[in-house]
Amino acid sequence: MSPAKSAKTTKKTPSRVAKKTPSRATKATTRSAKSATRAPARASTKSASATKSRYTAKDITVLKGLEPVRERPGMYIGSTGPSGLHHLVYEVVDNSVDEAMAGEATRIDVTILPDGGCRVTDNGRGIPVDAHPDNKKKSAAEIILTTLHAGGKFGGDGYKISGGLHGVGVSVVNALSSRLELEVHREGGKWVQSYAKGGVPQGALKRAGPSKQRGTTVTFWPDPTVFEETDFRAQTLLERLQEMAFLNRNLEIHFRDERTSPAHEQVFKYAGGIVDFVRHLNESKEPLFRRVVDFNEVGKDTEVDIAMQWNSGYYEGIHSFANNIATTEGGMHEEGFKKSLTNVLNRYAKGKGLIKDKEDNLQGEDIREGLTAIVSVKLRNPQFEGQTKAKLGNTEMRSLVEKVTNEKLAEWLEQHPSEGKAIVSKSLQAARARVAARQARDLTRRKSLLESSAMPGKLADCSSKEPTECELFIVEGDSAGGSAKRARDPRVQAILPIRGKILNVERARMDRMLKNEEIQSLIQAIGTGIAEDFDGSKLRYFKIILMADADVDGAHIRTLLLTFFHRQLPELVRYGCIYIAQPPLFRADIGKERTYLKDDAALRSFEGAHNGSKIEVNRFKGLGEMDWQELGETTMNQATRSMLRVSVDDAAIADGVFSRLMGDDAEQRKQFIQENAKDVRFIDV
Ligand code: 0RA
Repeated sequence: MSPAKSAKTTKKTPSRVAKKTPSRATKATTRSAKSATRAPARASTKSASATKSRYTAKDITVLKGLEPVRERPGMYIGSTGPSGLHHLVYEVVDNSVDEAMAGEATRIDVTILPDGGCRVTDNGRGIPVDAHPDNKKKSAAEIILTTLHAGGKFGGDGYKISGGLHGVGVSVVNALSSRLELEVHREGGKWVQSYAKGGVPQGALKRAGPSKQRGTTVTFWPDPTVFEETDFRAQTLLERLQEMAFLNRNLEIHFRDERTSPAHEQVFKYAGGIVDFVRHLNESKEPLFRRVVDFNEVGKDTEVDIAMQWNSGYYEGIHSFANNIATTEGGMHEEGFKKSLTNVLNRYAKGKGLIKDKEDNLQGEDIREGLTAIVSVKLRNPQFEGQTKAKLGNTEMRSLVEKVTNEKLAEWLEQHPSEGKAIVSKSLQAARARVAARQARDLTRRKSLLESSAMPGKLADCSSKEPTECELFIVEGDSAGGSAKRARDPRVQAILPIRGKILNVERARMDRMLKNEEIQSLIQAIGTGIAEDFDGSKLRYFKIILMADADVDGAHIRTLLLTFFHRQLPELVRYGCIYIAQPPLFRADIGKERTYLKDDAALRSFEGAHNGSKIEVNRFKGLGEMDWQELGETTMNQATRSMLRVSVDDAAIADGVFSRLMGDDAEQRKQFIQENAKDVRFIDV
């Protein structure tokens, strides 16, 4: 398997909104383009929806047809790259999860068909099949599938129709498919309807016989004229489905990939819900104590669920969700949680004499070091704000989560004194390390002040000072660095050679990491500073391009660098500034004609296409084996190269993967790297 299809990024500089900050528009995440207020999702765990309502077709309001979706797919699903493609599946699954949250469905099946279609089945109530009162000729189901933002009245006797928690609804999937088949089992019958390209109904919804079951099946084939590629990646889907299963305790999600023989099958069902999620995230870490702290509170229209466990590592992994949507920018629920966590633990530590009265309080970051936590809330009218609409804005959730954590965590600590003591002593250690790290940072800062704006000696900088057009190539090894320096466009391309394997930042503590020379040059060259010093307006290059060999060692170095960016400069990943160069693996010569090929698959298809010709194949073992002209032409020249842009949609998924990649378990790490040497999980173009 080759990395996600590499699309040319020729001349696409990251778009910019303001001069000073790199634009987030460089990566339109799914949510970025949506209205700030998502369709009101029900906070309907069983308790929250005690009053079950009977849906009536008049509750559906009709807004508009599907053309806008075909015109601007990016507005609805973020992109037409792999990320947008996979969001089609999530959108349909979200509708089914919605049924599960309403207490009406217990199982969801997701199947990738041999021909590339995707089928999602649930055992919920089934999409309503009766005629819509405003439009007697059409069934409610057809309206739901062909109308954008068809919304049911909320509360009272209505039902949220707009579906998917992602808020755009299954009609968007229909609009972006070349074909879609609907099958509903409801009211003793089986009902079917087909849609052609763009969501055009092929006849009305028809009863196709009796049925004793209930539920909905949506099968769709993504439109290849809309998407850059239409191959679903099983791993990407599996991770999201697993997360859904964690967040919805006891929901059974079956995945089946029929493109391989035998089919690949996997079932997710977690009786422990987010407690199991925390254990999963800490899987390769060493927990401070076995127990996972967990508490929840279910109100009339709200639910708060929190699970957490400390590990012996140094990173803070708080992952928050609102109505099953990852709130990667945090928000009110996360604020309330953090505030309470700090207060409760300080009060506890002082109350038990673990810190003296006149000693400084622990800071939040000390307490959160090595903490893995899931904060999941459900509410009626989530307001999603922030640059990527991934920040929960409802202020009432801050006080609610704070109140719940105040009460329940204090109680938990009283009941678990030895665990309480362990948390406080780890926090005290973190506080001491914080002071040491600050000293180290001050030293670096003073040093860079003294040397004014001195750049690392190894950096071959570009002459342009306009960050939007500048590129920084991080090149493994001095010899490849030499070729890169000759091949570059010195006006806009800078080269930073780094030697060998940079320090594994996941395992090293901040203070040690900051002393590492390679890391220091990297930070200096990039210009933004890190952690609380981060200042996006100081970014010196809008493109930071990792260039490593196309072999396993290269993959390892790339992973280390990606870990560094993920942990220390996540903003740059979010802005879409990090790229991976795509040096070719082969050169195939037919007579004097040279062709560069990126991987085995490309070579095979080239050989197939030139069957009969005499092909001389050269394999590049590393960047160093290419001459500088070759390196320039294939990998660096803006007009001819291709690159991958790195993106992370879901920090919790990335966190799990990075922790496995970089965690304490060396054997597991080795195996994982070998299996995933060409991993493309975080890569989207
Ligand atoms: C509108 C009303 C009702 C259910 C649904 C939509 C529904 C949609 C999807 C999409 C996938 N699976 C689904 N399951 C249900 C409920 C109407 C009622 O019976 O009260």
